[in-house]
Amino acid sequence: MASESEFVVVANRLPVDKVAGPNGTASWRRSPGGLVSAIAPVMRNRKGVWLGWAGVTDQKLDPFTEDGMDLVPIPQSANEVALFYEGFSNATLWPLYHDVIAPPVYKRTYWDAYVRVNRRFAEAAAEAAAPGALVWVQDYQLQLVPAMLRALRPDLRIGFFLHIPFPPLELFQQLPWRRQIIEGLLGADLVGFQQPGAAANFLRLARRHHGVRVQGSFAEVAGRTVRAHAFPISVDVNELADLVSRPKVWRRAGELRNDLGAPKIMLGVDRLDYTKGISQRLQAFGELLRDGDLKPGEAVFVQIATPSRERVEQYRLLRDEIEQQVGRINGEYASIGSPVIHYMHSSYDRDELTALYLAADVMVVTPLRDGMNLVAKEYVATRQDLHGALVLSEFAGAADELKQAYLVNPYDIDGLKLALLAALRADPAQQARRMRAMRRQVTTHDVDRWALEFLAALEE
Ligand code: GDG
Repeated sequence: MASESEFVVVANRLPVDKVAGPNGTASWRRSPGGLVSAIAPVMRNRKGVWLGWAGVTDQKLDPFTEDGMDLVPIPQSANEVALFYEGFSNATLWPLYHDVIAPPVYKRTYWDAYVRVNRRFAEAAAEAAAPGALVWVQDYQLQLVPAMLRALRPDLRIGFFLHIPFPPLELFQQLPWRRQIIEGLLGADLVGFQQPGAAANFLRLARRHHGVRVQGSFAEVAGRTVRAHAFPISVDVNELADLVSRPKVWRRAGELRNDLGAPKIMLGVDRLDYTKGISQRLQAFGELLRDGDLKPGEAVFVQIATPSRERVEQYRLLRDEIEQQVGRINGEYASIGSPVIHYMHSSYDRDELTALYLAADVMVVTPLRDGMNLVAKEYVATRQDLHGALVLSEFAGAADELKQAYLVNPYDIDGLKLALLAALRADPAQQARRMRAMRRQVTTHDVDRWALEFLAALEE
């Protein structure tokens, strides 16, 4: 199987998670998310194979087929997870690429592990790809793979897509290994970004530091042409429509409204990450209560904070900070049995998440920086009823497309307070107008279209 695929996806994680059964048995569960649903059909049509880590350390697993997809597990040791994944990927690149909201950690041991693991992925891809195959490498954990793979297999068409922002030159220059990263990406034929500005940042760096000739969105590298272009990712609109069509989901939304007991519900859904601006939105909400613009009981805030990267120091600190803030605001304004903020540090299934979207009057998405933000698009995709308002940060990629949202600068707490109030108090006709316009954008630009446009550009 592994030597003849016409289409190879390379991502840090496989699209399935290994789940342990009661008596030592193991099974695979498809991981949720638009990326898997977008790529799965393409994989089936093109005899595809997916290379990625299976989420278990120090185990060499054989290739297997699951849900019609051929999967090749790439092993990682516990030490590599600590240095490559938690280290270089999430303590160095993640903060650097998100406006240095947290200080990036530059450690040579992290870098060495990043090179080692990227090489392992590149070698596995070189082995799995048929002559002239299409290889699609995903995200910031694997930026060296394109060049490493090209050196091994110059016959391949190599695409790369970055799911997170790409920083301006002034920040990127901090990185001690900046040259290697740019060279790694320039190994691709097509480098995809969420926003045009990110593609421009990348081309500017390539020109400045690598003497590469750039014309429009094309860079000339050693007789080859590399294209850098924006392909804004989206959500699986059909899957969400199916969830919304289930009476059970609407029943649950009604129950949630009932249990929460307030006339208005505000909702945040995020991985617990310092890029998401959770603290800013809670501060704004708390100040509205303090100022008397909102009365306790008039509106509740539901914040789902999905556990994330819990072994990285910054994430542990963030959790403490948010939980203290929730405690302070509830301590001040809640009454017995009626908290003003419902904070949940856990993850939910798609049904429950959809019910929450349907129950929410105001969806609050306030990242300080975000490649796209699928939660904002999911909310819009589920609101077929044209109810609800979206408060959205200007610094999320999604703001390029969702212009009828209540757009905010999340650093501007006063502006955020005004936007929350405006969204809460908007009349239904105005809300419907905004929602209809946003729905037109999301339903015509779903994740299938994203995948097809990227692959068409790669094949050009
Ligand atoms: C990165 C980029 C870019 C959340 N909680 C639960 C749950 N989720 C789902 C959401 C959504 C996804 O996770 C989160 O996607 P986002 O786009 O909001 O954010 P990141 O995880 O940071 O994603 C981002 C994205 O990649 C794609 O390119 O948009 O900018 O940072 O789908 O619904 N899903 C379930 N339970 C939960 O509790 N099932």
